[in-house]
Amino acid sequence: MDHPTFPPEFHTPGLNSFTSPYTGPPSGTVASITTAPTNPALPPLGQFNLLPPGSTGSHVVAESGDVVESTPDLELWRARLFYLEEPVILTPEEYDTYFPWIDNVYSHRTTQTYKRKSFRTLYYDCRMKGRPSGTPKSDDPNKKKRKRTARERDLCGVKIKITEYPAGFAAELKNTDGGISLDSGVLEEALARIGDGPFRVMQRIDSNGANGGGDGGPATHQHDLQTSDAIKKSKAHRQLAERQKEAKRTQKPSPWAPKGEAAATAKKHAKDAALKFYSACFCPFSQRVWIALEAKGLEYQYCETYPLSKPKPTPLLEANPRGLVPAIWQEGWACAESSVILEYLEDFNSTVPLYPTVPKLKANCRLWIDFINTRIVPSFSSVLAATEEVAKGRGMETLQRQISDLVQAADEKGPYFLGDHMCLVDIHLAPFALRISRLIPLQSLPSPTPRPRWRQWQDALEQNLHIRSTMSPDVLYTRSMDDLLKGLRGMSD
Ligand SMILES: N[C@@H](CCC(=O)N[C@@H](CS)C(=O)NCC(=O)O)C(=O)O
Repeated sequence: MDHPTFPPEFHTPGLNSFTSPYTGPPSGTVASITTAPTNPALPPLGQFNLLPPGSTGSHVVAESGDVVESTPDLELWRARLFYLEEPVILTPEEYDTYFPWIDNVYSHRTTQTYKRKSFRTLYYDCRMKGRPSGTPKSDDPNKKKRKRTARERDLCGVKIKITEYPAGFAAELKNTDGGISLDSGVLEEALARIGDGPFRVMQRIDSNGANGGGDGGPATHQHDLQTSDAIKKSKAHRQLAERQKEAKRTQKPSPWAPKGEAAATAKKHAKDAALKFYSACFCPFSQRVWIALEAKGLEYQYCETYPLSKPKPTPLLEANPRGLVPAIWQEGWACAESSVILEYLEDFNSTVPLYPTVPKLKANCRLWIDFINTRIVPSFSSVLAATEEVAKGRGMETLQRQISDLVQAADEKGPYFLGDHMCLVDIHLAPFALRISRLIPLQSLPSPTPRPRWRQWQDALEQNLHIRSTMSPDVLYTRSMDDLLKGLRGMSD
């Protein structure tokens, strides 16, 4: 895909830099964003989000035995338990939370119990090692026969052991003869977490089962985590997929489906992808995110979701406990609120920038985005909701004045806010600008000043390929207006 690169003037302060929509100091800031890197460079343990004591780590806790979703720092933990650069000490809650997301990497081989010790050790090989030939086939008639294709063997030599200690064994960690060699800071931190309770130690071992130090020490993986995932999905990923399938079966379908160009785009992105985008085709906030995903050429799965269904769709609630679209879900991490998601996408993928790089210019964009969110969107909603002519008229006047302010802050030549290229200000505005011309009767359409510049801006938005690829025919927006009004009302709940 051909992506525009911003011309130099886009990166320089100048136009738009110091115009403010407010007479007083600006109000409202973009909410802070927590990120879970997808390509983790492992920070020290202290920088991980550890589960608070007694917590199972999530706002979505499944029935006992089920996986825990929305786990903090899931990708970092998966990487940590995959590489096992150093022994990892886990409380039972941490083990139950994180191990099911990584169990696909390892195959259990043996369990060692000790006559005079009350702990036990489980030994695992990396699944890429393959089973030794001659492993007897199960004769259990109830066991499902699976079609298997033989995998090449011995592709990875990693071995690990997990030692399960009952309560009262914390002192064992200090016993260096036990072979758990840990940096004193890490050890102190682990002792503070496990207290006197039970715990597990997960560590890589060499081919003789020793903790290292022998010839060459423990092997390291000959492949990445994605390769393990491609061979077998973890228990947690399998359960999650099952639950999402079940939710799809039981949930009433949305009364709305993208049509026209939007339908073609949704179809292109129907396949399972790591980044799931929960969207409603009638929703202007969803459309903002959709435009950015398209403009950035990202891989994503479009999930048409009806946020007004009762009960609300489970996957949506998992991604956004408030049950509003848009929301995104990315490998155990979720995010909601269109403006926050757009900021995240901007940080996540900078190859197609939608913000200028100059800090003042960028802050200025944020100020006008805040203006759109706190002034234009509420005015648009009240015009749509007004049933009396007088209230509608007053709302129109306000909306018109606000759009005029925005137009006057925009680049003079246009066609977009910053000139030649669409930026996040345009993306925040576009779904509303397009709905203004579709949902507000012709005779009362706002005609902000300077009028030609507003017309030019609207035309540019209408013609923009990425915006068009998210648009359904006009009739969808007029027919779904009641739902849009209900949705907009839900915003303030
Ligand atoms: N401030 C939110 C607004 C999202 C919103 O209001 N979405 C509506 C659909 S347009 C919704 O999901 N409503 C569901 C409800 O009200 O229960 C954002 O920017 O993402």
